[in-house]
Amino acid sequence: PPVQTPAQTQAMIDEVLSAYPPKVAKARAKHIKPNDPEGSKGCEVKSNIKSRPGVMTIRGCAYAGSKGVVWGPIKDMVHISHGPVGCGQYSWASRRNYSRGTCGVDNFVTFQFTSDFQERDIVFGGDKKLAATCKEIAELFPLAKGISIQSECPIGLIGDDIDAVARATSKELDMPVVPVKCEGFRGVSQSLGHHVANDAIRDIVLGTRETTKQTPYDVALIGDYNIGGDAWASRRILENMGLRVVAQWSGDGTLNELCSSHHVKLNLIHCYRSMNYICTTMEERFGTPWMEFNFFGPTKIVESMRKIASYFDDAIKEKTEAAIKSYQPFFDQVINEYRPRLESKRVMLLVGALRPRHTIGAYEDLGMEIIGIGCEFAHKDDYTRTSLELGEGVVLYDDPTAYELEEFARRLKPDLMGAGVKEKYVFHKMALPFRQMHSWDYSGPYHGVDGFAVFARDMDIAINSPTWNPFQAPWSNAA
Ligand code: ICE
Repeated sequence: PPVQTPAQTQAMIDEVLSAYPPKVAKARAKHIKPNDPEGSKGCEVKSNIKSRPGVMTIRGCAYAGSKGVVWGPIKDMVHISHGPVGCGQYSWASRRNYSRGTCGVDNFVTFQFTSDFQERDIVFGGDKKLAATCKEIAELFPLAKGISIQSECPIGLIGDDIDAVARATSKELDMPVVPVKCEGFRGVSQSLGHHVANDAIRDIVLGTRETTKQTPYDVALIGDYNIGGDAWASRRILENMGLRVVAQWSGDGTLNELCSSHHVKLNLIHCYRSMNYICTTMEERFGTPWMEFNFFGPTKIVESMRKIASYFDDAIKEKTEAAIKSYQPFFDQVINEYRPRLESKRVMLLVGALRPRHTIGAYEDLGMEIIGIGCEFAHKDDYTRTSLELGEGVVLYDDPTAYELEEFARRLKPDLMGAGVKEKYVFHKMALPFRQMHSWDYSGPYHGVDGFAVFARDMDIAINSPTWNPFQAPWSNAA
């Protein structure tokens, strides 16, 4: 069946929200709209405000956005989860930032470092403990290039002066020690943590190192965290185009890359949400141009490659066309194999902010259709971009509650749900194929040429798995 008309979608939204007390329904209604790509006021979905107490949200916190997302993947630094042990421990290794190197020698991504606050640290302050922790790290891991201090909630609450500790320790240890005030209570989601993390890079790291060699083809790959090897897949394309990728922000990235990135000719940003801040900073401070691109699925890959090449000379443009030509048989092969199995399958998504929008094209390349889309913590600029990628009437839900997502799924009957681990088993119990679109369900990469084949295979094994044959979705025997 065709996607619902805007009126049908609005009726569905009203029906689902009618279960709430009127005040809640009114507040939530602002976050859920039928898509109107040609709307005169832009996308009207309200976003980036506090989740309602009492209804379940799947958002993370500022600490998650800084430590988990932006800083954590920088591999040759030690990132201290500063505060009580739980934040670091329970988020340990939950984001799949692949990285090369030797664990504990020049790569610390897989570790959990914590200052392990006790009651006495809360009462008397933990600055001394933090300084001691930094010194211990320098002794135990002499090849660590720097330290970041990722503040958990209590640090801001008790008013510890981590700036002073960082300054003194940095001098004493002769390496960057970066204080990041990403206490979880700040802001309304992990999104503020991205911003705080970018600001810390801006203030302490950016532009602090010069490079000896520069070429007209130097670019930085920004906002790719190498989930399941994504950044490597993206880098291969850029190198095939003749570009020199001098920095990966921050998947499989190093401190030196961040320090010396200001020399690049162009910043290429994949995750706009989490790193647009550093791009605008570099533009203001160093005049570095930046552009958004999308390496999910052939259509967007080819479009993005040409857009990137347009910033460079004919040599790059020719190499780009040659690369596109060389990818085409592979794209065709993947599409020929999987499209017949996935054609007209309908998908609902709920991911952080960027991926719902960036994966639309990849699904469409496989003949699939997005019938509902939502973000946990996107801002208005994300929704405006997302809206343009979708047809009229597709339901858009911002920071939805578990109830809302389930009820929309019951009514829209998608063939596939793509969201996070907290949602996964709910939909499995509804006999709905599911893919975890944060961790790629421990698969990947999904970016780039290689990634498209993995993406297509994974959607196929989710939807067409014989596992589902013995199940009946609750609505199919509603009678
Ligand atoms: Fe960007 Mo999960 Fe990455 Fe995006 Fe961001 Fe998060 Fe990852 Fe998700 C992320 S950086 S951790 S692409 S915070 S999958 S916005 S929610 S959609």
